[in-house]
Amino acid sequence: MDEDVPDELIEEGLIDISLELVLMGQHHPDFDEQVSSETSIEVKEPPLYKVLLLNDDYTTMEFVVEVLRYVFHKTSQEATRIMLSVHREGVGICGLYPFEVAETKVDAVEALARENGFPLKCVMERE
Ligand code: TYC
Repeated sequence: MDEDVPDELIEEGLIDISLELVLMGQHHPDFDEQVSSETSIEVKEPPLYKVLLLNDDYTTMEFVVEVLRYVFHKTSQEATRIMLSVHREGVGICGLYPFEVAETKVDAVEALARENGFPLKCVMERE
């Protein structure tokens, strides 16, 4: 029920403005501003970031699977699937997160890789 209430009905007194308000969902331009500003505040959500793993020739498959399990909470099966997809395609998505969560995961992957002597790279990209 979101059709416009025709102006003629209001001007000719065939429909009363208060009755128009009672007919929820119906629209009149005089009330546009009030309605739209309330809606835009409530529905705004934070942007999400893709965390991507990049392939290289030196990091072991086993290490990548462990990283996916530990940092991204993947099951062994899902971690293996993502690792093989990165190995074959060059890049793969580990997950979608708000900015600070994505940043923490990228830092965790690179710290673990460095500590273990692997060149594994992980980057984030805005959705
Ligand atoms: N290509 C690596 C190998 O053959 C495995 C690998 C997979 C490395 C995914 C990085 O993000 C990566 N040992």
